[in-house]
Amino acid sequence: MPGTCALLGAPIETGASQRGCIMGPASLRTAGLAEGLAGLGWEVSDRGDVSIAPQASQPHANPALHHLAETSAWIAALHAAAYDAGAACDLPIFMGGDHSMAAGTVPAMARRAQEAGRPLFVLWLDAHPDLHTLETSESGNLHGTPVAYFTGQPGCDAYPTLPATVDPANICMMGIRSVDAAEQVRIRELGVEVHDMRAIDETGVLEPLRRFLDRVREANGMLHVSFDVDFLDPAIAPAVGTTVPGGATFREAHLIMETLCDSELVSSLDLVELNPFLDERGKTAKLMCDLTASLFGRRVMDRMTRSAY
Ligand code: HAR
Ligand code: MN
Ligand code: MN
Ligand code: MN
Repeated sequence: MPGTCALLGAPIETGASQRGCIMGPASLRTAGLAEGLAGLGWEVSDRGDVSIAPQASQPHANPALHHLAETSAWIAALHAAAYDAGAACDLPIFMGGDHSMAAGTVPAMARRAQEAGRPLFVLWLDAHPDLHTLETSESGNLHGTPVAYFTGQPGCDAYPTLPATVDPANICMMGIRSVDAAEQVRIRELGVEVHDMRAIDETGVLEPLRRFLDRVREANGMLHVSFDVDFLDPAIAPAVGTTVPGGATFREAHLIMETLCDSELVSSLDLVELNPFLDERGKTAKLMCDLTASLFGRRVMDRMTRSAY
């Protein structure tokens, strides 16, 4: 299983309501992300951080929007850098940065999949569906918009033109527990598979995850995992600006990562919304590194055989 992994930093915070995510990549590095993966046999390279030039402000019909010009510039810069990182290794990790960065990374992976003649699937681990268009966002915080953008919804035209979109039928969301009215309507219209926290209480994480992974495998798909810190319960992961009570437990999260590892289907990963300014002695950063290690092969106990995931 070990192969090559590239780290790419996306220190973007203008999509979030609070500042601090700019320090996310540095915190993940400090917590030992690269060293942990190298210890599992992976060949890890750090491609450094993406940056953008200062932007003039860009007006929009929705006056609530914050930092539209910067976000568009980040999307373009991250798309290019993520595309290159994907070409350079087996499994790139995009270190955020707020979740607006997925508007760059996911389309880049969709373009790579398209060129390989394969569909891209997305596992979205988050308290939020991030399905606002630029027209429906009421908070104006653009980290609430990447899924609407990369599925090609109208109302995102102020963002860069998309070379490839993700089919909403290929998205699986888990952990959802904060949904705005416009997002609720869009989830139904698009038929996005959503396992909210109530569903996870009822079924556990394994059953819906296995069904989704079966679909990815049958379609010979590539699989991008977008992991928002607020997927986790705030008691174990306080370093996020948008905490929502009732999130995934330590073991639910590790079981997802271990199962993803066994599937050998994951082709790229976002670690997003880590706000080190809100962390407690690095606890959330360390947890995100440990969860990533589970995805990259770490086991508490050696197993004679791989689970049938
Ligand atoms: N839906 C809310 C809004 O648009 C909250 C979005 C928060 N998003 C994140 N990423 N923290 O998932 O303002
Ligand atoms: Mn602002
Ligand atoms: Mn999110
Ligand atoms: Mn979220």
